[in-house]
Amino acid sequence: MPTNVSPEFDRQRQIYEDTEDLEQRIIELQKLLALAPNHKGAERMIADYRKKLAKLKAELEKRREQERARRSAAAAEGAIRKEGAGQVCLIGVTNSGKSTLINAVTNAELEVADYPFATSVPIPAMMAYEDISIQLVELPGLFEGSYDSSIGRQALALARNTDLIAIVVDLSQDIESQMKIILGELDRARIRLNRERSAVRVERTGTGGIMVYGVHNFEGTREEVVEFLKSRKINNIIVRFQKPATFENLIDALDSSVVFVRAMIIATKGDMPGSRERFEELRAKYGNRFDIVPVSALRGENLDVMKDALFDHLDILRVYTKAPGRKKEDKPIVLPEGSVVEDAAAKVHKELFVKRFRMAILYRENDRIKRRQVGLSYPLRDGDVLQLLHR
Ligand SMILES: Nc1nc2c(ncn2[C@@H]2O[C@H](COP(=O)(O)OP(=O)(O)OP(=O)(O)O)[C@@H](O)[C@H]2O)c(=O)[nH]1
Ligand SMILES: [Mg+2]
Repeated sequence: MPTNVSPEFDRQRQIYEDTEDLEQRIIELQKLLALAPNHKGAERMIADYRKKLAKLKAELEKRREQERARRSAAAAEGAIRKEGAGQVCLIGVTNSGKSTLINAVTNAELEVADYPFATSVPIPAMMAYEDISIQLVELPGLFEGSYDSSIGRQALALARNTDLIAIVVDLSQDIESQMKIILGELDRARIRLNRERSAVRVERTGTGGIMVYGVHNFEGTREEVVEFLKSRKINNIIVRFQKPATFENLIDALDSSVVFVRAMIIATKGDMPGSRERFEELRAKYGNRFDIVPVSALRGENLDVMKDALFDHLDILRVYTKAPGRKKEDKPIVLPEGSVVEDAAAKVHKELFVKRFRMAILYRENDRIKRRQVGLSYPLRDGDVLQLLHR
């Protein structure tokens, strides 16, 4: 190269050319460009190095993109796509009879074994329930310290996002040690069961200081709330105590990593010796926090009651649409409990039945009024038949 360059530049050029690692190569090339001579004869050379730099950067970006894609694919492997009207995760210690139970109420053929951890990855199966289907997911057995293992973490991540947690307790084994493990690991994963977040509502604001409403619902005083928030460096916030609330409720409400999931208990192996006594113990200790259904998958006992309980705890309702002069549709629209006509209309066709809504006719069997005209804000019940009319 005919260009006059400094010895530093020459040295740096050597370093750059000897560097193989892509990221480091970019750094060395940037250093080289900083040392480049500033005269007309060097322009061409500098332009070439600049082009080279752009190319290296593009290559690095592409590699990072591929790495990101690989990572999200790996994460997705552990994820299970929700299907059906709702998802239930079965959580229990190993050998508690989760696979046997799922096999008894679905067409799945999960491995059943008397050795531990026969199910080592989350497995989904579909359970038919009347005219809908509910997805059951067996999670690998929990143990003390699950949360610190990758398999346990994956299981608990699924439990965070599920619609219902079914805690599976083996009635042929000690109750307390099973519950301690299950509740302990769920707690560490910051999953709260059967507790309503709405006892305390918080809204972070940019200005306005600390506002506290409904403090009569709180176990402490307004001053204590303010002091506590300030100690956490929270200076602008609206706190509403909507129901009787404890300090713990307040802490949870401030913590966005905490999730609230519905839960119930399924007590398995009801055919085993001692199961009756253990069931009574379970009911005495946990009956106020959870609904408990005892079953024996082996004898097929109480499985229908369990199915009903799972459906009830999903808090969903089914609505059947009906075109004028026709029979109602066989397949329902599934909505969360508390939904109104507008929610159903939006699921059918938002443009037509919400934006151009004229009226709806609601048919409700087992009701004093079997047919009524309703508006968009009318609350729905499970089993309602709805005829939507648009302008
Ligand atoms: N007596 C009796 N035994 C049962 C019942 N359900 C399951 N078992 C037995 O309990 C053992 C474990 O059953 P699984 O269904 O594999 O339990 P799991 O919870 O899926 O276990 P892992 O996936 O290995 O954690 C097997 O030997 C089953 O035959 C039941 O209702 N009654
Ligand atoms: Mg299993």
